[in-house]
Amino acid sequence: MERTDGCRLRLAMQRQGRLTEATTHLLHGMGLEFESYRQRLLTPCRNFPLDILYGRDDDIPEYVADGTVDLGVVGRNVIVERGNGVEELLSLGFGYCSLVVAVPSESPIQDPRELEGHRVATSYPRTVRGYFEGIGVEDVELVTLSGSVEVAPSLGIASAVADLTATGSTLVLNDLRPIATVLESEAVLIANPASLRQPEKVRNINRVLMRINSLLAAREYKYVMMNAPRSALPTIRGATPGLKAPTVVPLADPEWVAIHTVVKENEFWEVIERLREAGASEILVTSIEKLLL
Ligand code: PRT
Ligand code: ZN
Repeated sequence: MERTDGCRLRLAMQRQGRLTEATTHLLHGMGLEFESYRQRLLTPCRNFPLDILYGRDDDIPEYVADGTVDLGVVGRNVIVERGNGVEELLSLGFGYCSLVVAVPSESPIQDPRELEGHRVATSYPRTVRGYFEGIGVEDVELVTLSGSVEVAPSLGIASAVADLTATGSTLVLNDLRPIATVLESEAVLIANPASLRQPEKVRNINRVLMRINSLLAAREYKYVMMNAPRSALPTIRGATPGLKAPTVVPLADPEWVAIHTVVKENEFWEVIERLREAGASEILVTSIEKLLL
């Protein structure tokens, strides 16, 4: 594909699959306006120097590595399997799954080292080979299947599988029991290393990163508003190690103040309990759409 505009970016995303909806949502959250009908190979953003290329997820690392596109959104599992020559920039917080080794429920095998001399079916031969070598198992025969890996043991093709799982229900449905985790995965943003050396591209890549980071940061925090007796302020300041000092607004009653602050999602309930103990009331909590730090 010919590149005409030097600083316009190209980003590859999955055309149709598990990552498509969340990736589209992310791009829209970044304020990008584009047609998401995916009829065309390359869709331009109307309000940002970026074109979106829709492809098979397995092809995305190659598009990024050879410079067909500058950026890509794809599962880390795909990068680990075939992602030479790309740079991982950010974890995106969706598309979570694990690559696990699983055996039939009734199998006596409890530990992946017991698979020495056995056949293991997988769609991720490079990753799984590396894993077994890492735990000192050299003699495992990998059967590479491109789909329906989970049925391999019941067909007698293999003693075990190494397959992706999210909820685990496919494993249960196929009477398989996980015995080890090879890889934890989520969607990641990857870049072509040469694009990261071109200043005019880097400027726009940094704009993309800033927008994604503000969305990811917003998800980590809640915005909290409350009323509290002025005397409780020092305790409340101590209980809300938010971003900076909270905003304190005087109320009609001079003994009382309104306080606005942000609280980390993972400390949320603990902080709320301490605020109530300190005398805060009418605590109102909202999510944050974007947060620029
Ligand atoms: O057509 P294309 O090649 O683009 O898509 P694909 O069919 O190869 O990929 P797709 O859309 O299935 O997955 C894209 C990416 O989503 C994967 O590379 C992972 O990074 C991520 N992902 C997240 C998953 C899952 N969750 C997942 N559950 N990929 C696959 N699965 C499979 C799993 O193997 C099982 O067979 O979904 C099935 C259901 O899983 P359970 O555990 O929820 O039952
Ligand atoms: Zn695929």
